[in-house]
Amino acid sequence: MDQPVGSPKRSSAAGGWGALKSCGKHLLGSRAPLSGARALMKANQPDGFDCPGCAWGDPEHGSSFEFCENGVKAVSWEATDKRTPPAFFARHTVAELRGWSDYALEGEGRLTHPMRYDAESDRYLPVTWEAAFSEIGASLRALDHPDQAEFYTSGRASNEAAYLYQLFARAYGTNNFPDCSNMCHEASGIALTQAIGIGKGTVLLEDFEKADAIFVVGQNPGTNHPRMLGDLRRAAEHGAKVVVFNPVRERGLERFADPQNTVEMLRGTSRPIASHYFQPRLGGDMAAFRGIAKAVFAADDAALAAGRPSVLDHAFLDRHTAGVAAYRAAVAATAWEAITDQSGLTRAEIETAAQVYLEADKVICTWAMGVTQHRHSVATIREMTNLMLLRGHIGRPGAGLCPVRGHSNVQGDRTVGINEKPPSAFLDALERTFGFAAPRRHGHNVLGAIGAMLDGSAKAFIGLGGNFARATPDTALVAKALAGCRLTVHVATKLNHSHLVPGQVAYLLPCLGRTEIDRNGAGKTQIVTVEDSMSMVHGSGGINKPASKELRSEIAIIAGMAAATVGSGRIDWAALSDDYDRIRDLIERTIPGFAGYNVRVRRPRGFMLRNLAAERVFETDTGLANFSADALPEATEHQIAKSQTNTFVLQTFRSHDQYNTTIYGLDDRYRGVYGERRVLFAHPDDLAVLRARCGERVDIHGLHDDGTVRVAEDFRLVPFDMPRGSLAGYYPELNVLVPLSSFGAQSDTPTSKSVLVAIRPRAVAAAA
Ligand SMILES: Nc1nc2c(c(=O)[nH]1)N[C@H]1C(S)=C(S)[C@@H](COP(=O)(O)OP(=O)(O)OC[C@H]3O[C@@H](n4cnc5c(=O)[nH]c(N)nc54)[C@H](O)[C@@H]3O)O[C@H]1N2
Ligand SMILES: Nc1nc2c(c(=O)[nH]1)N[C@H]1C(S)=C(S)[C@@H](COP(=O)(O)OP(=O)(O)OC[C@H]3O[C@@H](n4cnc5c(=O)[nH]c(N)nc54)[C@H](O)[C@@H]3O)O[C@H]1N2
Ligand SMILES: [Mo]
Repeated sequence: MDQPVGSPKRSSAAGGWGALKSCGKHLLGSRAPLSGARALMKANQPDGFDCPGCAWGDPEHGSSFEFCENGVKAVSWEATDKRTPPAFFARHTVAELRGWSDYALEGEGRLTHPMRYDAESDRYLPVTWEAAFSEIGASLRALDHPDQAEFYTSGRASNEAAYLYQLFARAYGTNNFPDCSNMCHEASGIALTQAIGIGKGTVLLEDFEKADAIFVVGQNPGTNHPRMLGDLRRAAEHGAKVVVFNPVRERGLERFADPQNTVEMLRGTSRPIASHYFQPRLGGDMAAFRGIAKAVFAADDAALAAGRPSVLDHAFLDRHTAGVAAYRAAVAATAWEAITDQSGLTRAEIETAAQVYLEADKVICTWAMGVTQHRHSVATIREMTNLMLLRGHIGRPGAGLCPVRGHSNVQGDRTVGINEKPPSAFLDALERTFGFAAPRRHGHNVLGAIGAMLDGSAKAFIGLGGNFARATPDTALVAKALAGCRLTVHVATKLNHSHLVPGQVAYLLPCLGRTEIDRNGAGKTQIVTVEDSMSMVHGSGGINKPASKELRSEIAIIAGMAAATVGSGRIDWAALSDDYDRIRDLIERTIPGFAGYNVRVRRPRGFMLRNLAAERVFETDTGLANFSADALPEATEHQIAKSQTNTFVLQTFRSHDQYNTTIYGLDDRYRGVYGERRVLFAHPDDLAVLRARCGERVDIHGLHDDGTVRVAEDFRLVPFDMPRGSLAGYYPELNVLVPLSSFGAQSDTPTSKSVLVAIRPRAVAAAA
């Protein structure tokens, strides 16, 4: 049998010298070691910029730079001295560039000039900002209805940019706000709002020091939230149990050497992180948590029968929750066979997890994409919340719920109004403040926007950052959707594939990145603000020289488009873009929680947005924390696959060398993959069968039965420690297999972590 990849090096931990070496490489590779290094010293510092890497919180006394290998990559990626100037676009047609990889495109460096697509020469040509704004404004005004335009946001946009963007779109007349969070933590927002009245987590960073047990579900922090690893490690050192649920053995969750700890680095030692590592089947977490609850209720029955006190927190349940009886009945009605079959865990494993839960006084539950990108993600998060409610693990120190966000400001963007279903109180506030009639009709999310572009009812796409064409499912269909538009506009820092499927009129507008100094017309530097996963809002000011003199801030670009589209009669866009304090004043006037914004955000750690759920005040329909009592899904993809031949469940995740669709390099060090991305991880036993049947390199065929043919070609099989019947590979390459027609109930999130596929021999090889 093959060794799982990386097993010879299993002893080598995440972090450590490998991380340091990789950092140096990325700083040098960006050809900007000096500004990169300078920039790094300021990342997540009180007077620096917010790291564009992830949304993990910053320590209270942020005096020492929190080292993070992937933060280094994010910063040096932006601080590179490579450029993609007009001369580059003169050399390459758009059709030619479409043949390049994501890696090669962004590898050309920062965009420098506003560009307009010229269909005749199939090239982007330079244009003035004024001409760009004026044609964009005219094109938007020429649409029959504002709902024909889609305003996409990627979660790196600051609070100020996002607020101005929603103000622009709503003053224009639409709530069409497809947002990267629709593909990300949408299910968390929905489930938590139903359960606890707010779509955000309830813990602070310091709670991790106090917890007795931390359940880490469907998340790979070693790669995607490296600073979280430090907090998990400290917790483990204090004796907290770290209980991992992940089908894949992720090295970063097993052992971690802290690059900031000199002794550890010199001795080459590392600390274990996970005390328990459970490997459920893809989509099996709801069943696993139901099983834990079943064991907890059984322990409760036993305690009561023996005359001991209940193991549940009845004071909390009685006073603060609704629906526990129905939940208990639903759990009782779920058979152990259903639980073990769907979760793929044994009853003994589940009872062990329950034991940890019962022995802990304070429990935190964290999760990310392994939980949110399934059909039943909302129900799964409700189930995890149910378990936490049973012993009152919410609203007290060291305990709580923690959806670990993705993009560094994806949470803040939602807070300031990027929402296709805005609450009416917010629209009322906009109307009061600005005097325009805010659109009341709910708008499009990502899937809604794609559908509308495909059927022709949407004709304009504006992208505030991101890479819509590559981040979304069914790559070819989405490319067609974008190319069919009358107008496409992308505000971006680097070239990506979304820019290469231009509409009839198409603009590529280059903006300042977060690491760069942002000066207004009078030369005064401006700061923006962001909100992290712990609801902390803090300032961010760049320190590097802008990549080009032509660059404008996202805010200035939005203001330019807005003035040209809706005019400056009601809203003085230029004044807002000239002084971001004015935007913050408007946020303060229209969104609760921002009183004293301009003062509070200039304090070193910023301020925390009040989170009522963390104070045990639940603004739900019942005024209490709601239990759910859903049935388990009838069949997960794993259960469907089991009954068919050559059928696997594929999950699409991130390598260690990428940031979403941005590829920094071709290695995935912790998983032992180097120099390539077209790999397909499989259980060694499945792999032996596949190799015998198909050879070393295979094609992956989508089995989702909706009439679309889906094939991802030429992947190398790689053995890995994961459940049989499941496969894993990298996004965005595998988005060609993720169907637009498969999405989460209520969340509309594409099911990127459970795609039914078959493995076949290479088509070319077969023909040869
Ligand atoms: N360096 C870096 N940092 C990032 C990003 C990046 O691309 N690069 N992206 C940012 C963004 S936008 C986000 S949303 C986050 C993403 O952070 P993660 O959620 O950690 O991202 P993924 O790589 O998709 O990893 C999903 C993990 O869940 C596991 N998993 C998959 N399916 C299941 C399942 O059914 N059950 C369980 N229990 N586990 C499962 C996978 O094995 C994998 O370990 O990271 C953010 N930070
Ligand atoms: N199959 C599959 N698909 C997925 C996922 C998955 O796990 N599997 N994950 C989903 C998730 S969690 C997310 S969040 C989405 C991500 O979707 P997006 O947010 O749309 O994608 P990114 O790759 O983060 O966007 C990268 C681009 O952003 C631009 N950019 C970078 N910095 C800046 C900046 O400061 N300003 C501006 N204006 N532009 C900037 C650059 O041009 C870069 O090319 O993808 C989703 N898609
Ligand atoms: Mo995300």
